[in-house]
Amino acid sequence: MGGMALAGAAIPGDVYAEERLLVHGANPQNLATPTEYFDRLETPTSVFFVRSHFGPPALKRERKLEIAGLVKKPVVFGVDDLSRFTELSVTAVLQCAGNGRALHEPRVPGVQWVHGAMGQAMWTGVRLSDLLDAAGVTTGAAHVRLRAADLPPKPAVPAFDRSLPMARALDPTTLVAYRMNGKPLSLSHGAPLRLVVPGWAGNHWMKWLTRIEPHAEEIDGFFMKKGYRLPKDPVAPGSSVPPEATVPVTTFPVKSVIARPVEGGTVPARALEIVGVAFSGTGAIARVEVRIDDGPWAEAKLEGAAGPGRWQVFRHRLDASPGQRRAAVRATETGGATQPEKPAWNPSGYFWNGWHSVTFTVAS
Ligand SMILES: Nc1nc2c(c(=O)[nH]1)N[C@H]1C(S)=C(S)[C@@H](COP(=O)(O)O)O[C@H]1N2
Ligand SMILES: [Mo]
Repeated sequence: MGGMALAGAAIPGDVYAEERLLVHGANPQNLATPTEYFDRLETPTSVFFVRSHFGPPALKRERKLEIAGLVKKPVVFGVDDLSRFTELSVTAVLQCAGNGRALHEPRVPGVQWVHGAMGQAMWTGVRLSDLLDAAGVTTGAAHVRLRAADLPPKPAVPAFDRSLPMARALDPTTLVAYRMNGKPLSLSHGAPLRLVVPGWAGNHWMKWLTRIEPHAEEIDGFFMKKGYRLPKDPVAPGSSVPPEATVPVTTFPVKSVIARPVEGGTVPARALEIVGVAFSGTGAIARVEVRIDDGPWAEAKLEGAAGPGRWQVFRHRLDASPGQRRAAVRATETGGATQPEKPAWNPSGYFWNGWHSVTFTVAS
């Protein structure tokens, strides 16, 4: 990634003191997880990527969430008020739609994420559907409009207003979460309350929630009508696509990333093991295959529970002769979709899911 300056940084005042994220932007925070952490089922919160458009609002644990709009009775909840609902924990991948953007050719504008805008965590909270039930959604509501406490730097910049189709809002895995990996949400990750939408790209996972409003229509505004959309049909690389020829991004496609060997690393011949993660927003992982150079594909062992929207660790030990080698991976989901060697280009560079490869040296 020629010319891209990625520096390790310790972020003062948050939980990052010991650990290192890759800084794509400090203000607002756009911090990527180093690829070598993708060797485990749970990404530590301290190295979990951070993406925000405007930076976080003030930390206010007492901030309230209001459910209003097309409801019988508007309700207001603080975090503590949620204890009357059933608590549940869901392990799910959070991945930015722009993860892998830097790998699209020709280059597209936006944060130049390589692989680090993803992570898997255990999210704990209550079902959004339970909160909507408490307010009593009235007929005609087809979307929920979502608002948050972070504000654009100046009034001319559109706010991060989003909406979620009602069917997805009512899905039993859609949570209003207050814990991540067993600890209260940190400010960077949306404290006190954020949305968790397993299988769907990160832009749906609204942080710093303040208001949820059932409504007949999708919300207006840049981040719904212009941003986070994909061409309906494949387009020629480099072309521009009018919004009316696009659809919103929802589920992320099947993907896998190698954590080890690391790019440019050296591995003793007897300890060669290819390790990484594989996942899909639409199905469970059926199979992960790895290969060295142009050798045959070999099926890797999978660890962890299988399911849509959650990742499994893959692992494969093999022998390779000394010298410079390239390892590649591709995953297949149940239902049959396999990662393409090179994914389709799109104007915002979303959902890059090509075969990941790393070049490394096998020591003699
Ligand atoms: N309020 C608010 N929520 C937000 C965002 C934002 O800018 N503001 N960014 C979204 C995007 S694009 C992503 S990828 C995820 C990132 O979540 P994380 O920072 O916890 O990793 O948050 C989403 N929720
Ligand atoms: Mo994102």
